[in-house]
Amino acid sequence: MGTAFERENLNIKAVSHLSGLSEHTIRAWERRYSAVNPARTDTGHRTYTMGDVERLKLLGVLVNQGHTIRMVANLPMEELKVLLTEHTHALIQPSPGASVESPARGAADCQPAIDEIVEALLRFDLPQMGRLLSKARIRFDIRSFVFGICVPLMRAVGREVSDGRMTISQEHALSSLLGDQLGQMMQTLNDGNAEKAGSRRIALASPEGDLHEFGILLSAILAASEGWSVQYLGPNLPAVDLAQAVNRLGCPVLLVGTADLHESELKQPWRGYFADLDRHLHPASALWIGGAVARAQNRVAIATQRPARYIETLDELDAILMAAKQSL
Ligand code: B12
Repeated sequence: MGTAFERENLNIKAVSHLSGLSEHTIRAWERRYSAVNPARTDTGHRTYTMGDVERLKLLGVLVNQGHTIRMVANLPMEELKVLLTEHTHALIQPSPGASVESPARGAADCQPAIDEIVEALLRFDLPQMGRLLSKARIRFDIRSFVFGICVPLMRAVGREVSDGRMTISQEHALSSLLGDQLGQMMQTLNDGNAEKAGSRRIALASPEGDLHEFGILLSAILAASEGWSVQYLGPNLPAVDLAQAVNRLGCPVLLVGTADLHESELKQPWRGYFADLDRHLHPASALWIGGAVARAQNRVAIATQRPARYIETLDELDAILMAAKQSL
């Protein structure tokens, strides 16, 4: 008789061990998205196969790479493998000086770190959560930390809140701690860039009324790690003030990040906001618009005299920032 791992009727503990996903995540993906459909024993316990383990492992890696579980949960194995190959090819090498761990390997290792952080937050153990975040920051290279930890972590916390397992104060506690850590990271990476960046200077902000900061903060980190000189102006900026600040700083590129918010949350609708920004921004400055407004269906609502560059994801931005090394 083989061990529990060799048999095909694996229990959830064994599947968790083999896939690197927590039991909580496996049950949630099963219940909400039918990611796997285990058989049941006579006594009602779930039993999994090695095929389920392989599938869950693959889903874990893809989710860490930024895919939503909703979009990938029901795809056949062949398509999951194609997605994985495409993403791995698109991944960009870490900056010189970054940890030697490759982004792909980092991403595969991220889920347990995310689970630990979420569990500490659920227990309201904020000091431990801070330590775990610092540990992840040290352990993973910049890109793995951004794409493998920060983005999926914020999304996981969003799910926990909307499912009622986490309170708004817990979400705020994480936002505040992570925001502080990312701010420090950005400063460190940006140190010394001003002297050597040449024309690769970029200002970042979000529109007045939009308090979601992580899109622009993570963008600033990617830019600084690529040697761009970053002027981080923060979230919630009125259009005219923002344009004047960028003119004063003489930044050739302004990147405005937008969260997936209903326009009623904003001070003014996107259309008016970007029109004002366009009118007041120096004609030579490039306007880059990132996040929700960059989605094809939202772009139509924006009318600017200058051609804006729309960047939907952080992955896309990263590729643009790197390519600009050659062209600017
Ligand atoms: C943290 C958070 C907050 C924090 C933000 C703190 C901070 N310092 O940033 C606080 C508490 C302030 C907040 C407030 C609110 N929030 Co909120 N928030 C979130 C949460 C949990 C995480 C957002 C995040 O940081 N994600 C990480 C980013 C990096 O990932 P992403 O948003 O998926 O973005 C991807 C792309 O869009 C793109 N991208 C995003 N930004 C940018 C920018 C650039 C430059 C580029 C290139 C790319 C890019 O890259 C990312 C990776 O691919 C989300 C839940 C979720 N599922 O995302 C809700 C969420 C965004 N919030 C939501 C809502 C409704 C609100 C509130 C209205 C709640 C309320 N009733 O008060 C307020 C609005 C406040 C305001 N006026 O801005 C909704 C929006 C849904 C909708 N369509 O309306 C969400 C989706 C939660 C939900 N399911 O209901 N929130």
